Amino acid sequence: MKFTVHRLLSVASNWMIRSQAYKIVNRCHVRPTARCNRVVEGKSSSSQEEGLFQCKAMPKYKLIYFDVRGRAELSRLVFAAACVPYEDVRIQTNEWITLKHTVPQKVLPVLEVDGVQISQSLTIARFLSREFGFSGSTSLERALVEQLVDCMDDLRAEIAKWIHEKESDKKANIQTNLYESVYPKFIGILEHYLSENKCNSGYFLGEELTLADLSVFETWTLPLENHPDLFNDHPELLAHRKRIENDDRLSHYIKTRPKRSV
Ligand SMILES: N[C@@H](CCC(=O)N[C@@H](CS)C(=O)NCC(=O)O)C(=O)O
Repeated sequence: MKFTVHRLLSVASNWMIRSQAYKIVNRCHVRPTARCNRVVEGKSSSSQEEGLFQCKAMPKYKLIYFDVRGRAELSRLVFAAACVPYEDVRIQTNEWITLKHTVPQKVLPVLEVDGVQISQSLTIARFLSREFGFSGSTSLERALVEQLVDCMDDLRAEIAKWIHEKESDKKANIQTNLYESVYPKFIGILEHYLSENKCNSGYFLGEELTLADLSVFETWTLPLENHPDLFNDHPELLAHRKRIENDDRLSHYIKTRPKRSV
């Protein structure tokens, strides 16, 4: 009897997990993204939904980082996609010596939300993507989005070896390895996910832009600058990149952001 009840419970929970996954893969259940027109100056979209008598001011956001794309650019792209204003503080190297002692983990980026400081670039990007609707609406959807963000972080770690290497011979070897082995591996992974998206939306998950799309876009910026031919035989990835570049919410930011090598 105990066994039967256990079996029934296990079948029921497997069914629930499968049906949830089915919703994402086949019915594109990723929550609609934040649109520019949902944001009214001084009010968050959620406060508008709460009604007239509960107007909460939109938090004041300040993103502090160095004057490069680096580990802050994904969050900057989330702000741009959400059309949410923030203070983009770009500090100079000589200012860092003083500032370092004032930030909790002694590294940047730091996001301040109404004065509360948050460290760790991916924590910040995930937080913002949840706030503005780019993260999926269930735990499972969030996991599907985040697995790609973490996958791009693995790629970023490989690229960082090239960025930080000072010796020219070693740098050249790393670059060859990236081009011949690392990039093809990650291109294969990304093509797999794009082709798995039953919505055929051109985004990585569901029908709408998510943090995963922004992360892929940002992480490949440097590799494509070094090797403009990288996606030549990968039309879906090329189309994905164009989709992000031409997105109404993002195109102005991408065209006008400070040009930096990293
Ligand atoms: N895991 C952290 C790493 C942060 C990190 O290493 N930041 C570097 C810049 S990319 C930094 O602040 N370096 C200056 C220092 O360590 O003094 C994150 O993702 O935010």
